[in-house]
Amino acid sequence: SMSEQERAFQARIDDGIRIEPKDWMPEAYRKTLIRQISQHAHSEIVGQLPEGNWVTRAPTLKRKSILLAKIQDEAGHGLYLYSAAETLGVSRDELLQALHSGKAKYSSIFNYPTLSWADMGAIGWLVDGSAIINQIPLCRCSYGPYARAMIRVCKEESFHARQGYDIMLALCNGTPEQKAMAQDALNRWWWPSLMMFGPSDAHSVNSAQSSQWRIKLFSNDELRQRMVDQTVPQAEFLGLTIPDPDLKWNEERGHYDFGEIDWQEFHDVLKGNGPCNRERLRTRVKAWDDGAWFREALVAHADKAAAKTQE
Ligand code: FAQ
Repeated sequence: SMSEQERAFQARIDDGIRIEPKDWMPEAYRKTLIRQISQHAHSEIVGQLPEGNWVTRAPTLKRKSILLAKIQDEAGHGLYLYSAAETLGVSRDELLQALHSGKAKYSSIFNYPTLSWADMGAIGWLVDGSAIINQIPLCRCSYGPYARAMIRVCKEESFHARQGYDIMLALCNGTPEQKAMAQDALNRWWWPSLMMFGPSDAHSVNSAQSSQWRIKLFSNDELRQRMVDQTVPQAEFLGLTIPDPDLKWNEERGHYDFGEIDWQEFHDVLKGNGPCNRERLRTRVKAWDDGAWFREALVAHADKAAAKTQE
């Protein structure tokens, strides 16, 4: 049963009042937010790696500048999100330690390889497209710093999605080989993109509590359905085929029906056994280790400056 304090907290949430860092909050609310926001931050940071693979091989100077800008945006998103998590009383070092030791989760989607340039199109179109669908509601979530961070993040994600669709459009209007490359990228990224929304509602252990706290405004399956409904006409416009024989408009529901997700694959990726999990983690740990000299120099410089002001 709820304490008086918890009841008052829930009443504020039900009234749509934002919770701010210095407000009282149940420990479980704090923990849930630290979990979700840090996973989200790690996803942005690890999410730079699949695209980083193509920076040196972008087909034109213009495409390269756009891709670089997108990847830099992702670094920025990671930093806002770590800052939002820090308002809950956890340190960035602790969060990074959890990522580097393999304890913390990040989005399953970033454990897949980027095999061709068309993957840059498919990631922008499908992965950033899914990220927007998930994050627009988060702009209205109950925790102030997280909700506010999402506003700018969503604006940047819509640029990312647009640049991805533009790559797909160029390939689909190109040679038969280019169009085949776009189709191959769609075939490989479609199902992993649907997995981004998390387990089905029946298996989503955190949903009930997160909905009550207005951290989640829509369920995993509702957002997944929204992604399918939005993306099918876009694929039709490109002249591409979604790799799902069960995909079919359902007049009665007013939505597309679609096939069963391979949940075994999803769980394998979450357990660390996706195609690129080990490589992604190794790359992040190496980047952290390679930066040790710079962090030490910053501390030494700060110590010297502090000593000087004491003289
Ligand atoms: N991957 O009970 P639920 C981006 C875990 S977008 C890995 O349903 P919840 C932009 C879940 O954590 C991607 N793990 O959990 C970009 C939980 O485990 P836990 C990041 C997943 O939290 C684009 C367990 O399964 N976006 O980075 C996944 O209520 C392009 C049970 O699940 C966000 O993080 C998954 N796909 O709902 C960057 C958005 N799905 O923690 C670069 C914020 C579920 O209990 C390039 N997050 N799990 O051990 C959320 O909205 C939620 O956390 C969900 C999961 C919807 C992801």
